[in-house]
Amino acid sequence: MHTEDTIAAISTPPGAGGIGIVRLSGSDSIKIADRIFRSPRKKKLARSPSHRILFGHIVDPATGEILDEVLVSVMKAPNTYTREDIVEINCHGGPVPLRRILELVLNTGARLAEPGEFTKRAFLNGRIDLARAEAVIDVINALTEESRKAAVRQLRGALSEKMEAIRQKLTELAAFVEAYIDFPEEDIEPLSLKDMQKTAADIRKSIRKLIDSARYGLILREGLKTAIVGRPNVGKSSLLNALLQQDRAIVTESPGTTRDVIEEYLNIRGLPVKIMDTAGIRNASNTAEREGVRRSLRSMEEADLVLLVIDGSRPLHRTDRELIEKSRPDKTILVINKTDLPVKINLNEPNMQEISAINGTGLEELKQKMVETALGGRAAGGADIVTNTRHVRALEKSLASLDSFLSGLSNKMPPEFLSVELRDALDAVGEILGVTTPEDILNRIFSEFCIGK
Ligand SMILES: Nc1nc2c(ncn2[C@@H]2O[C@H](COP(=O)(O)OP(=O)(O)OP(=O)(O)O)[C@@H](O)[C@H]2O)c(=O)[nH]1
Ligand SMILES: [Mg+2]
Repeated sequence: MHTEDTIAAISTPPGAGGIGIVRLSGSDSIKIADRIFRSPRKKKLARSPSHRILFGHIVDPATGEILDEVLVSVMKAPNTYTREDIVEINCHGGPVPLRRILELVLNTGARLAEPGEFTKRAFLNGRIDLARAEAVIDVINALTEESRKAAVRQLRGALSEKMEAIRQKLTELAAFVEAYIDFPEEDIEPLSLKDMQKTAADIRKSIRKLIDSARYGLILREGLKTAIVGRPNVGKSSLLNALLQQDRAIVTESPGTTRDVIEEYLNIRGLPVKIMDTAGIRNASNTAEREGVRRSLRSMEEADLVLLVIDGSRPLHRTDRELIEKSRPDKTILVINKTDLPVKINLNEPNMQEISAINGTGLEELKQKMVETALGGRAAGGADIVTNTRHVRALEKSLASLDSFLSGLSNKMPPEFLSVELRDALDAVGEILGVTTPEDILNRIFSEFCIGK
């Protein structure tokens, strides 16, 4: 086993709940729990069969005080989450009993777990690879049903299998190339050269496909950051409320109503959307409003998708035109609002949608355009989806090395050079699985987990 000490943490979220769980993992976890657990029939956890639940009390051995009535599960290594002995104390889910029991466990020989340390042990002890470990937190943080599905597929090893297959092919290719380094006098037969090119091109294609899936995948995991921007009074807050189907933001007939950025979550055809309503953009005289405008412009820059709202019932204003010029066409939808009134503008921009936030027309079409613009023509769904920036970077690195290999091959570069490129491609794929991942990156990944997972 990789680690020696026994760790403990509260695994349930803070606050009051029906049940709270203090979890222990490590070789002393059963011994520690036995010191503070009393069953009515004097049963010992150490003598209990694995994967059983026992009823009893947690008692402070120093004072004999009963801290809570509990159910304790005993799971003995190796068939556990961490592959170590695990004990889970199910007590009443209040912060006070949970903290008391945790303190007692810590005073009895356990150490407080770091964020994600249970999952890190599952990885270090070889139960799951890094991509699967990362999927654990993705399941917990899933924003929509589609996000959850992708995370569970990754947790069950879909991405890992793909990576293993690519590694396998790269390894074979590398072995082949290295054979020529060892036996340089034997010429590469033309057929073998073709074979190598074909194998490399096949690998390239599957990596490319995975990278392409990330446009959708990253949105599934992180949510699509969408900013509603435009001049004051064009109906931005009305649009937010219409999309949310609730009276979330204040709407008034006077311009300059919204000051702070208002953030909400929406589910559009399975895509998690983080939508931001912003202050109307104009030359504001008031300090608070000026700050609001500054934030609107920043949201517009940082957003993945911008809904630039224009009041269609009034002639186009200079600021409208400036905002259109400022916007990036690949991530902007021009939303012409108030089309329930006589339309006074005539624009011809590529990505436009007429709506009426007040009576709801055009909203379904707008949602459709939001999905299409966000995906930039790439497909939604599919079996193998990359949802994590770290994975995309590693795949891009692998692809670059593979490209170098391919051009080296056609330029008759020496096999030593070709072999290095293949090793680099292999290492990059290995980073996804955690085979070749540097320690600091591992630490960063697990530090993003919650405590107790
Ligand atoms: N006729 C019509 N009026 C609308 C529509 N959408 C919004 N309005 C009206 O326009 C006014 C301004 O709406 P808001 O949603 O507050 O506009 P805003 O862009 O958020 O304004 P600021 O927060 O001041 O920047 C209100 O009186 C709304 O009732 C629409 O589709 N049709
Ligand atoms: Mg507003």
